[in-house]
Amino acid sequence: RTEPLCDGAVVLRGFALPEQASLLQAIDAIVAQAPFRHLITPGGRRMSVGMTNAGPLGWISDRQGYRYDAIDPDSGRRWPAMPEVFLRLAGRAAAQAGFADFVPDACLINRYRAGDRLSLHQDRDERDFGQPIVSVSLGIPAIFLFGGLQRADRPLRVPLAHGDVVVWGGPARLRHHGVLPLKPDHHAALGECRINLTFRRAG
Ligand code: MD3
Ligand code: FE
Repeated sequence: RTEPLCDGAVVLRGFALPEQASLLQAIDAIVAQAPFRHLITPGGRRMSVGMTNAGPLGWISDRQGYRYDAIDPDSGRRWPAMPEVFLRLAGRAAAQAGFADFVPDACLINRYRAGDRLSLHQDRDERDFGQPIVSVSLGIPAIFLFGGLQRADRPLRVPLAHGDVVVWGGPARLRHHGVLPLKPDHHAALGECRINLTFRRAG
């Protein structure tokens, strides 16, 4: 099912469900090489969400700022490769939403546990805002906040469940967004957590 959210954003409910077993296996392999860590914001705050990356570029934050880097600062090595199942799923979702030939070079993997949140922000560290962003939700549900171009615009609340995929592009690409603190819950395959995959063309 394809649900338009607003101009430029569509929710594909359950789109990732047929791939869930291979996605989870791929995530385990990535996390074994590049464990989840809590990044520090440029302002010195520790992010509650655990993060890691796969692909040629990974998103990181530290006292110096936000940026993409080919090297995992914790290991000094390149980020784990982007699994084929990630690339294919992101490409198919983008195509379904009207963005042909989306080839992401970065996958940010966010892990949320009960109480973890992501405050309202814009994604603007990428080179080309003409490229869409694809996000895949796995595990316990979350309420996604979808705001406007101004930080003060009142956000829409969008519930996202295991297997839901959202494609954001065009006029939605620079809208503010965030995730409300997660309620404690349990998911049969992921236990007490939510994992979100965010696919971007960063470089
Ligand atoms: C809407 N992650 O990592 S993905 C992020 O659930 C991030 O972990 C959230 O926001 C998460 O930056 C939400 C959905 C998302 C990603 C990028 C967007 C929504 C977006 C860019 C523009 C508008
Ligand atoms: Fe974001």
